[in-house]
Amino acid sequence: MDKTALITGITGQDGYYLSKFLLNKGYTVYGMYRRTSQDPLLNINNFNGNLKLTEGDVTDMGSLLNIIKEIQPDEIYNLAAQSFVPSSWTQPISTAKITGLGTLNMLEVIRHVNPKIRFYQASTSELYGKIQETPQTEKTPFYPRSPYGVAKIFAYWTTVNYRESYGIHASNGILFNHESPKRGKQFVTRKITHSVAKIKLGLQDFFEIGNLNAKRDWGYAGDYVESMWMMLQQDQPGDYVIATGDTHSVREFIEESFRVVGMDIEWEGNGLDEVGKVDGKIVVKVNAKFYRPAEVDILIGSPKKAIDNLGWDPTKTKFKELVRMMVESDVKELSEKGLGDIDRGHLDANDSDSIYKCS
Ligand code: F7E
Repeated sequence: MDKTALITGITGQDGYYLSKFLLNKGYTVYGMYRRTSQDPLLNINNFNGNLKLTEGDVTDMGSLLNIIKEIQPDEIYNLAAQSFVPSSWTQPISTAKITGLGTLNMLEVIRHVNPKIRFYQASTSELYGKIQETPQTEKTPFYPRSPYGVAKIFAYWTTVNYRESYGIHASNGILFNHESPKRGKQFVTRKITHSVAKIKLGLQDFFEIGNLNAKRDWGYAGDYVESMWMMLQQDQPGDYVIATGDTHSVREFIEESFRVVGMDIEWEGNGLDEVGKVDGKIVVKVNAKFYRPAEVDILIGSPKKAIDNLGWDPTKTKFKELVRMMVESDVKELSEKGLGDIDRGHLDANDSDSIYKCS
């Protein structure tokens, strides 16, 4: 039987990779996007025509009702969220509505329209926040550290509750940080790789960063979306940690990125005065505006259950390979764009991060 899937949050990184993956499997895929004044579909012009786009909003239950009644999906992947952690301090209520209540809206519609629809919820390692044990597993207690994490906890437990209350095949993928050349430029990995590429090409002198010592378990988004599909193919729904089991600091990510372009970075100074230099020239500065009111210091997940039950492979793309892929993609993209398209005046200012300020 040919299957139909609905993906919310189609314009994000994971929407891109998951839709490609499902289209390759022969699915009919509907991608839901929210109307904005700018073209929200700019990022998804690479598809082969089999992806159907539909306008809707997880905070508007009426729109979900119309879409789900009409397309009758077999599977729903709920990737829609306000997913940038710093913005959850400046917009806590809209984060709660989109990231938390949006999930409840979706499950309510599934319950009323067709409880046989299988549901994937994009849960997150941000649930662990101030970690209670290492490595983090499906049994580790949660302790979120941001309004984003708190909203995702609501969504997590709502998913569990609808599974237990109504027998819906609903699963949580507790995905640790996953990155790619499609990652938004305000997230730390892409911010670094894009800045390093600009420095290498002589388009920028330095970039500014926050907490160099935060550690994350970073994997490749292209590998992680496969686990989402695998969860929905199981006879029984469940909750799964998706991680590599390896952790690296922001500092290491920067060092590895410069290594890819043949530059060796050395660190000098401490705390807010710390700088990174290449051949005596400053290329990285620490700026307090990129610190968070409450930090998640270190994350490292155990993907054992996903390996054992789903057959998911966490070893496909290793840390160094991921960094290389992202840096090389940014160098290529910027080289192809050419200097003519780039406004030099904005290049030194980390413009995409100016919204980052939390006061
Ligand atoms: O920060 C530190 C920052 O913004 C990673 C989202 O997809 O993954 C993501 O959340 C770390 C933090 O991702 C800068 O303080 C230092 O410790 O790339 P990020 P995130 O907050 O971990 C989880 C799994 C999600 O669910 C989220 O939706 O890097 N850091 N300096 C910085 N972070 C940023 N963004 N910018 C800096 O300049």
